[in-house]
Amino acid sequence: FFFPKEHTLAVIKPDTPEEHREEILKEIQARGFTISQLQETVLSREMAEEFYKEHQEKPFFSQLVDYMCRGPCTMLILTKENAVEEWRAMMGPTDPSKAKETAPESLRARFAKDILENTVHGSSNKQHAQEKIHFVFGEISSESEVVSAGEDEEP
Ligand code: DGI
Repeated sequence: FFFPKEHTLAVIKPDTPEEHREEILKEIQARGFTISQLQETVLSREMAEEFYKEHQEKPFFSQLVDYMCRGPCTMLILTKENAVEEWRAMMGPTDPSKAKETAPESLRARFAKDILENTVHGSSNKQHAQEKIHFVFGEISSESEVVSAGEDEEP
Protein backbone atom coordinates (compact mmCIF):
# COMPACT_ATOMS: atom_id res chain seq x y z
CA PHE A 1 0.00 0.00 0.00
CA PHE A 2 1.00 3.60 -0.59
CA PHE A 3 -0.04 6.17 1.98
CA PRO A 4 0.55 9.68 0.72
CA LYS A 5 2.09 12.10 3.21
CA GLU A 6 -0.04 15.05 4.22
CA HIS A 7 0.93 18.43 5.70
CA THR A 8 -0.82 20.47 8.33
CA LEU A 9 -0.12 23.78 10.02
CA ALA A 10 0.24 23.52 13.79
CA VAL A 11 0.72 26.50 16.09
CA ILE A 12 1.79 26.55 19.72
CA LYS A 13 0.12 29.77 20.79
CA PRO A 14 1.66 32.63 22.84
CA ASP A 15 2.10 32.37 26.62
CA THR A 16 2.59 28.61 26.57
CA PRO A 17 5.13 27.86 29.33
CA GLU A 18 8.45 26.58 28.02
CA GLU A 19 8.08 23.16 29.67
CA HIS A 20 4.68 22.66 28.00
CA ARG A 21 6.09 23.77 24.67
CA GLU A 22 8.88 21.23 24.94
CA GLU A 23 6.50 18.46 25.95
CA ILE A 24 4.25 19.24 22.99
CA LEU A 25 7.19 19.15 20.57
CA LYS A 26 8.38 15.82 22.03
CA GLU A 27 4.92 14.31 21.78
CA ILE A 28 4.56 15.45 18.16
CA GLN A 29 7.69 13.49 17.31
CA ALA A 30 6.73 10.51 19.45
CA ARG A 31 3.47 10.25 17.49
CA GLY A 32 5.43 9.90 14.26
CA PHE A 33 5.00 13.36 12.76
CA THR A 34 7.91 14.88 10.91
CA ILE A 35 8.47 18.53 11.81
CA SER A 36 9.13 19.82 8.31
CA GLN A 37 9.43 23.48 9.37
CA LEU A 38 9.62 25.26 12.70
CA GLN A 39 9.83 28.94 13.40
CA GLU A 40 9.03 31.34 16.21
CA THR A 41 7.01 34.26 14.92
CA VAL A 42 5.50 37.31 16.57
CA LEU A 43 2.33 38.07 14.61
CA SER A 44 1.32 41.66 13.97
CA ARG A 45 -2.30 42.53 14.70
CA GLU A 46 -3.08 42.61 10.99
CA MET A 47 -1.60 39.19 10.47
CA ALA A 48 -3.45 37.66 13.42
CA GLU A 49 -6.67 39.18 12.02
CA GLU A 50 -5.94 37.66 8.62
CA PHE A 51 -5.01 34.32 10.14
CA TYR A 52 -8.38 34.05 11.92
CA LYS A 53 -10.44 35.96 9.32
CA GLU A 54 -13.04 33.14 9.29
CA HIS A 55 -13.99 34.30 12.79
CA GLN A 56 -14.11 38.06 12.24
CA GLU A 57 -17.84 38.28 13.00
CA LYS A 58 -17.57 36.32 16.26
CA PRO A 59 -17.94 38.16 19.58
CA PHE A 60 -14.57 36.81 20.76
CA PHE A 61 -12.64 37.94 17.65
CA SER A 62 -10.75 40.88 19.17
CA GLN A 63 -9.79 38.87 22.27
CA LEU A 64 -8.60 36.07 20.00
CA VAL A 65 -6.45 38.50 18.01
CA ASP A 66 -5.04 40.05 21.24
CA TYR A 67 -4.02 36.60 22.43
CA MET A 68 -2.42 35.56 19.15
CA CYS A 69 -0.15 38.58 18.96
CA ARG A 70 0.76 38.77 22.65
CA GLY A 71 4.08 36.96 22.14
CA PRO A 72 5.89 34.50 19.90
CA CYS A 73 3.94 31.67 18.27
CA THR A 74 5.74 28.44 17.43
CA MET A 75 4.73 27.79 13.82
CA LEU A 76 5.11 24.23 12.57
CA ILE A 77 4.53 22.29 9.41
CA LEU A 78 3.75 18.72 10.46
CA THR A 79 4.01 15.92 7.93
CA LYS A 80 2.51 12.44 8.22
CA GLU A 81 -0.19 10.30 6.62
CA ASN A 82 -3.50 11.84 7.70
CA ALA A 83 -1.67 14.71 9.43
CA VAL A 84 -4.63 17.13 9.49
CA GLU A 85 -6.95 14.76 11.33
CA GLU A 86 -4.29 13.28 13.58
CA TRP A 87 -3.07 16.65 14.79
CA ARG A 88 -6.68 17.74 15.47
CA ALA A 89 -7.16 14.57 17.51
CA MET A 90 -3.97 15.24 19.45
CA MET A 91 -5.14 18.80 20.25
CA GLY A 92 -8.60 17.75 21.44
CA PRO A 93 -11.79 19.86 21.50
CA THR A 94 -11.62 23.67 21.45
CA ASP A 95 -12.93 23.96 25.00
CA PRO A 96 -10.59 22.36 27.55
CA SER A 97 -13.43 21.59 29.96
CA LYS A 98 -14.99 19.45 27.22
CA ALA A 99 -11.55 18.07 26.34
CA LYS A 100 -11.05 16.93 29.93
CA GLU A 101 -14.26 14.90 29.70
CA THR A 102 -13.95 13.43 26.23
CA ALA A 103 -10.20 13.42 25.50
CA PRO A 104 -8.24 13.62 28.77
CA GLU A 105 -4.94 12.73 27.06
CA SER A 106 -5.28 15.57 24.55
CA LEU A 107 -3.03 18.64 24.63
CA ARG A 108 -5.90 21.03 25.36
CA ALA A 109 -7.17 18.86 28.22
CA ARG A 110 -3.72 19.00 29.78
CA PHE A 111 -2.43 22.47 28.94
CA ALA A 112 -5.21 24.87 27.87
CA LYS A 113 -6.25 27.65 30.24
CA ASP A 114 -9.77 28.15 28.85
CA ILE A 115 -11.76 28.07 25.61
CA LEU A 116 -9.93 31.13 24.28
CA GLU A 117 -6.39 30.53 25.54
CA ASN A 118 -6.31 26.94 24.39
CA THR A 119 -2.58 26.52 23.65
CA VAL A 120 -2.61 25.00 20.17
CA HIS A 121 -4.01 25.54 16.68
CA GLY A 122 -4.38 23.06 13.85
CA SER A 123 -5.85 23.40 10.38
CA SER A 124 -9.35 21.94 10.14
CA ASN A 125 -9.01 20.52 6.61
CA LYS A 126 -6.48 20.05 3.80
CA GLN A 127 -7.56 23.21 1.98
CA HIS A 128 -7.05 25.35 5.10
CA ALA A 129 -3.75 23.60 5.77
CA GLN A 130 -2.46 24.57 2.34
CA GLU A 131 -3.67 28.17 2.66
CA LYS A 132 -2.32 28.74 6.16
CA ILE A 133 1.02 27.08 5.44
CA HIS A 134 1.42 29.45 2.51
CA PHE A 135 0.36 32.41 4.65
CA VAL A 136 2.69 31.63 7.55
CA PHE A 137 5.72 30.26 5.76
CA GLY A 138 5.35 32.35 2.61
CA GLU A 139 3.93 35.77 3.39
CA ILE A 140 4.46 36.07 7.14
CA SER A 141 8.05 34.86 7.06
CA SER A 142 9.04 37.62 4.71
CA GLU A 143 7.04 40.41 6.37
CA SER A 144 6.87 39.86 10.11
CA GLU A 145 9.21 39.34 12.97
CA VAL A 146 10.60 35.82 12.83
CA VAL A 147 12.25 35.34 16.20
CA SER A 148 14.03 32.14 15.28
CA ALA A 149 13.87 29.33 12.77
CA GLY A 150 14.27 25.61 13.40
CA GLU A 151 18.01 25.46 12.76
CA ASP A 152 18.63 27.77 15.70
CA GLU A 153 16.80 25.59 18.22
CA GLU A 154 18.70 24.08 21.06
CA PRO A 155 19.45 20.37 20.61
O1 DGI B 1 -10.31 24.95 15.40
P1 DGI B 1 -10.37 25.33 16.86
O2 DGI B 1 -9.20 26.18 17.29
O3 DGI B 1 -10.60 24.17 17.77
O4 DGI B 1 -11.70 26.22 17.05
P2 DGI B 1 -12.33 27.37 16.14
O5 DGI B 1 -11.73 27.41 14.78
O6 DGI B 1 -13.81 27.23 16.25
O7 DGI B 1 -11.94 28.72 16.94
C1 DGI B 1 -10.70 29.33 16.78
C2 DGI B 1 -10.26 29.86 18.11
O8 DGI B 1 -11.18 30.85 18.59
C3 DGI B 1 -10.25 28.81 19.23
O9 DGI B 1 -9.08 28.03 19.21
C4 DGI B 1 -10.37 29.67 20.46
C5 DGI B 1 -11.31 30.77 20.00
N1 DGI B 1 -12.71 30.41 20.33
C6 DGI B 1 -13.50 29.52 19.69
N2 DGI B 1 -14.72 29.47 20.22
C7 DGI B 1 -14.73 30.35 21.25
C8 DGI B 1 -13.45 30.97 21.31
N3 DGI B 1 -13.14 31.89 22.23
C9 DGI B 1 -14.10 32.26 23.10
N4 DGI B 1 -13.79 33.19 24.01
N5 DGI B 1 -15.33 31.72 23.10
C10 DGI B 1 -15.71 30.77 22.20
O10 DGI B 1 -16.86 30.27 22.20
